[in-house]
Amino acid sequence: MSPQDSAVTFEPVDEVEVSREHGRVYEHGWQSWSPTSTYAVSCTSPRPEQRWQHLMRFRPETPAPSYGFQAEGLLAVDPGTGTPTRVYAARDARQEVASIRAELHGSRLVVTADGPVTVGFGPDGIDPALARFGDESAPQLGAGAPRAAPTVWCSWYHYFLDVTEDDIVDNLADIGRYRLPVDVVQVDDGWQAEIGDWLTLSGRFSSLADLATRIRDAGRRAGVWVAPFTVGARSVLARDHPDWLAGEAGWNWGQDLLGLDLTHPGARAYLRSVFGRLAEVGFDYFKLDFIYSGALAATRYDDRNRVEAYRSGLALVREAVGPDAYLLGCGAPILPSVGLLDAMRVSPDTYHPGDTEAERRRLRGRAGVVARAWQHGRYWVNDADCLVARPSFSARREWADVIERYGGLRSASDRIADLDDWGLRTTRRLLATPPPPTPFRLAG
Ligand code: 9PG
Repeated sequence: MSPQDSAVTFEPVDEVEVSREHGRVYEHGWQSWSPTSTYAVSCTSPRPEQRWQHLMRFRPETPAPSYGFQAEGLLAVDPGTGTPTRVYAARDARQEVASIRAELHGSRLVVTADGPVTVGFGPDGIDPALARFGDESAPQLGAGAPRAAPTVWCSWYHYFLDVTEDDIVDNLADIGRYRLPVDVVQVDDGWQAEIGDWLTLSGRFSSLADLATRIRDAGRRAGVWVAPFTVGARSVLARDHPDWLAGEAGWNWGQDLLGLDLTHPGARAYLRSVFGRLAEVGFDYFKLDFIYSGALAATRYDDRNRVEAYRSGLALVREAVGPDAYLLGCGAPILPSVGLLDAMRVSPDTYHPGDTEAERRRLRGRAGVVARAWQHGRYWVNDADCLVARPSFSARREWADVIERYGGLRSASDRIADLDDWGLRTTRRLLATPPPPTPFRLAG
């Protein structure tokens, strides 16, 4: 662990007189899937119950205290007393992202941080203050004008890990048959042999090059899911190159996950060849998933800290795929990614395959989509995650409403043949009307 990464001393930043009744705290989570919301000042924000959840849904290596709030790089306070909203933010998220805590003592909210932060005042209310913060921080963090996102069909929320090459081809045909306005046909998780072994196919695919060609011959762009900074313990990569690994990244796919050391020349050369190959066979849309694993606090080959290492990995991917390819981040540290991605998942998944009916109805994605709406059109295009519009998804109407209002990147993820009239109509309408890559007007 480098010295920067092990800093765990929280220094005083501010003390704010708040109304215990009306005061509000906005806590920004680390990565796409991290809880992000505005809470009453007397609350305690959500905490992980298990270690893997801490690693995969919060910020690894930064346990929060049992009471109050811990934001990663951005916290805002509306005191509820008529005094201006205050925004505390990492001074330069390209270098270091401080954890920022807030704890209520009587009617004083005590704000502390473990790294450099700036404090901004007003305008009144959390949303206007975040919009202004977005306007100011976007150029400072190197965000260019966001590029409009293509519309996407994605295999995940119907086929999950069992997707086959034939499934993609069938849906490609149905997208054509129904003249759906889909720009990109994106193969999600399931095409690769193992997490980390991106140059070998799973048994359900025979040729990515042929598949990309078919997609392109049908007049669409070819997209692909990769978790380039995450390595499964079962992979050939983990077995052959233990020296390329850096840190524990959680548990999924029935195995332990590890981070890739993005400063290691061997790992870098490997990533270059993976993305070079995918681009060469015709993919130009990449869903870069589970990329929090590139920013773990760990000992690395060289002394770049975790944020610098992460950013160098994203820059490498961009170099390998070229300037025209569209890059969507997912499971991605939010603030450290500004300027390096075209679109960003700002929320957890529409649903997980194991979710109960009640969990599906709760719409796990909604809170983050709303709380990060200010990032759209400033940092990138916000991805609220895929529309699922088939009749068997009971929350489909509510979810479509969320996407219609907050979804910047418009993607759909049903087996097209499963759609009823409402599903087809809604899919067509949402794909035909993506908002411009400029900030949402969210009044009201
Ligand atoms: C593919 C999926 C889809 C999906 C992504 C991501 O915490 N978790 O265990 C966890 C597992 C999967 C997951 C998110 C979190 O989903 O968001 O759209 O691409 O990977 O595996």
